[in-house]
Amino acid sequence: MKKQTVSASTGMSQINTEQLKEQIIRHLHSTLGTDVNKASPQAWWRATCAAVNEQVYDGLRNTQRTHYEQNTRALHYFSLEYLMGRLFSNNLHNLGLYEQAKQALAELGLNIADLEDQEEDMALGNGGLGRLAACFIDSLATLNYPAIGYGIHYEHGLFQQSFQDGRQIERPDSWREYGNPWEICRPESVQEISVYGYVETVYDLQGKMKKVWHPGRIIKGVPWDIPIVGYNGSSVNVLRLWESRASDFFNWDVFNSGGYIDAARENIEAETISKVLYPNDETDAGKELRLIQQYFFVSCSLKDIIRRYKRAHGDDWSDFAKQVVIQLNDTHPAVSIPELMRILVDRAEMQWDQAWNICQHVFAYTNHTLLPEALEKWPVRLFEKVLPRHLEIIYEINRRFLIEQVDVLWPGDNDKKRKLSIIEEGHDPMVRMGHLSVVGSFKVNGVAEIHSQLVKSDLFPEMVALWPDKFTNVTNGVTPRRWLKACNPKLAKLLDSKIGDNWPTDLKQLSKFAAFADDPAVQQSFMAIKQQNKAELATVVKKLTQIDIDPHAIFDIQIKRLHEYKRQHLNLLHILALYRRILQDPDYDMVPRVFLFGAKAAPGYKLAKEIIYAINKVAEKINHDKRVKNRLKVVFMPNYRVTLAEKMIPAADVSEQISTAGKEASGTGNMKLALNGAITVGTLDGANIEIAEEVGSDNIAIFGLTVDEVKALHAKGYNSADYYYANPEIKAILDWLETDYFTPGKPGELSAIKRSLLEGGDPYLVLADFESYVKAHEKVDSWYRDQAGWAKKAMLNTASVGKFTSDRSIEDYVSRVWQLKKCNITAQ
Ligand code: H2P
Repeated sequence: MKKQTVSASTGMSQINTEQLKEQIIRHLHSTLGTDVNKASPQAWWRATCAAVNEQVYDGLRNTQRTHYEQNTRALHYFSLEYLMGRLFSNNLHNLGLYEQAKQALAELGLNIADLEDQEEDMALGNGGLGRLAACFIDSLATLNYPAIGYGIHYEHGLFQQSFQDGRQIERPDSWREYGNPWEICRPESVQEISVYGYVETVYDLQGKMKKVWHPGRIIKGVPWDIPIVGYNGSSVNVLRLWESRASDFFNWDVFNSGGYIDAARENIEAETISKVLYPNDETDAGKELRLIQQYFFVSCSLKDIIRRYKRAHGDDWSDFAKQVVIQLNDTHPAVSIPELMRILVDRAEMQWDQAWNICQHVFAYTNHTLLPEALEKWPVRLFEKVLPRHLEIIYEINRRFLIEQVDVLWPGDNDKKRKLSIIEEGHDPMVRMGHLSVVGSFKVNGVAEIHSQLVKSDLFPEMVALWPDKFTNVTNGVTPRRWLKACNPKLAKLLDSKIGDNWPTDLKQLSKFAAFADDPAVQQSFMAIKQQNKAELATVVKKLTQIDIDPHAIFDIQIKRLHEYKRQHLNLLHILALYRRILQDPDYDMVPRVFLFGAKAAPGYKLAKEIIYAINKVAEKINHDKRVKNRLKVVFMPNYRVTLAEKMIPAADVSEQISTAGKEASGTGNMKLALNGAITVGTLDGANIEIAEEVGSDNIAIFGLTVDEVKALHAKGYNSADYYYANPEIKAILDWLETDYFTPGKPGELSAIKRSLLEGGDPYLVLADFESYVKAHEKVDSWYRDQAGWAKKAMLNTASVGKFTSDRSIEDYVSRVWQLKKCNITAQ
């Protein structure tokens, strides 16, 4: 075999096409046990992954050794969700091997795209929050920051969605049914954690009181490591995901006492913990299991962190907060605060104050939503059952907080105490995880400027009075490696040729592309690329839905979780308005539009599912109506996920970011779409505001009420019926939905939307924003008629959104929160 060159910086092998080919065939033989003449596409894909892993593991070893030798401070990202998508092309791109692999596979008679399709999405997340975590760990590795992601190794990720007569059907997702070539099981780092049981108060010989937790159950956590390859062969960090199993010890006991069946049941119950990802908005279902999931992963992770710390520092805790910073991705991992206190106070026998001081220098908390229903609360009685010692610790944290902080600033003010208490009083007292997170963290951030402002003014104003410096902002970002370079290779090449190829790691470079926005030749290239991407998407649409769409129409795309506040139903009302206008005026003049949706509704969220059903039924009618003459098409893409987003985003002309102002914390799809040259139709909400600042008001279609106007309207008293009666178009559309026009023979099937907007009071102000939304779309229609003008706007979008790289978000976290140092990886 030919000699491989080794990169001086990382020690990763730099291999050429020939060597890659040899490696793939070698793995086909020795890892897959098959041969060139009979290998399936799966086997080829696996063999190629194994070849890629040879490079990945070099980087992984070097990274881990360098971090160990340099005893680096490291970030520990705690997240219940990681929406990774596929890793094959991502890893190849980040290793700089994509072109070689494509060539090597072609020489072996294989198409790289076919191999890519062998990989299941790793869908261990619901939406933006989980995808943000995935972008962040990509950036951390790329920027050479020592970091590890911790989460759960769910057996089933987010459910697979299909439609049956327009209704959403959910089926389990089994992303690793036949194993996953990217993960490494680490039995040597197994942890055991406890739940249930009771707490005993004991006194030692000196009369000192001690709390002893006698757990009812022990569960084993088995770590699976997924190497996270930085772009351009920088660090290879790790995503460590815990799988739950029955503890051998515990199980053996049960088994020995004659309980073979009981032992098997124990196994099943223990394994249940990492079985499924909870869909968002799944009210009430499995509360106990969800709390156990949260505790399971944070307890395993903290033990893992402490094990690593002790290896270097022994029992001396004085450097712990210097070495360890833990970012809580939302409140989901907040139970790690009392868990670290338990470890320090009960196990390490540290004084409370000293332990609390460590905690308050270790944890930082990101808030991702202001929606009250999404702010986690756990019934005290549930905590008492599952984590009795932690409840006691939370009570003590709260007692001290109320006395030492709240009562000092507001002496004797019981209302303040009631509002700020970590425990919500009432018939069924609750533990407020948001409060706990703020009290236990040294920094709290929102995810876009406006959102961080609202966190301070509306959510935690008193906490701000207590700790003004605790609150900060870090606007979200997305990795341009996956969301431009890999998913839109044609545009990436055009950018390379015009502005050089540094933009993937220095996205501000994109601003240089603005100089070409008036250049007719570049405009043409840009639009030709969009056209090709649209044609490719049209093929995907045809394959998945059998619907023909015209790549020359405007592709208008809304892709995100289905939620009333994201207002997919506002989009639907606009579609209905256009359809009605066409029926009333057969010559209605509009640029043909294809409306594309991608969204999953939480299985228990009834209205969200009704909205999907309504969109599908309206789509069916419109798509078959000859009178429309192809001016309108509506497509709901089944099973929206990262892989589908990668096909839809490069093909979008219009990006729908239409949440009620004040409700979308940031959004990240808005950034991806603008980056790929889509023009946003959006409210002044979340990061839309910052996108508008960057791209300029000529290049974005803003509509609707502002946050302040929304507040004023609610304060005045919002009556949605006023809009229904005042605007004949709104009335006609809502009444139309009640007939059997879209559901022949079944009137009323689509009435849920009207009901929620009228009887339900329209909590997200759909009707209030409707008129201005329609106007924004009329503006978009007129913009599109001027193709050169449109090209300019689209190009300026791409050129202006350099701010929204997740590399910038990470640098903001580093300077505002984490205080990390870069660590250059050395080869041995
Ligand atoms: C959430 C917020 C988004 C935000 C994202 C990441 C929870 O994502 O709603 O506004 O951009 O976190 O911070 P999502 O709704 O997509 O699940």
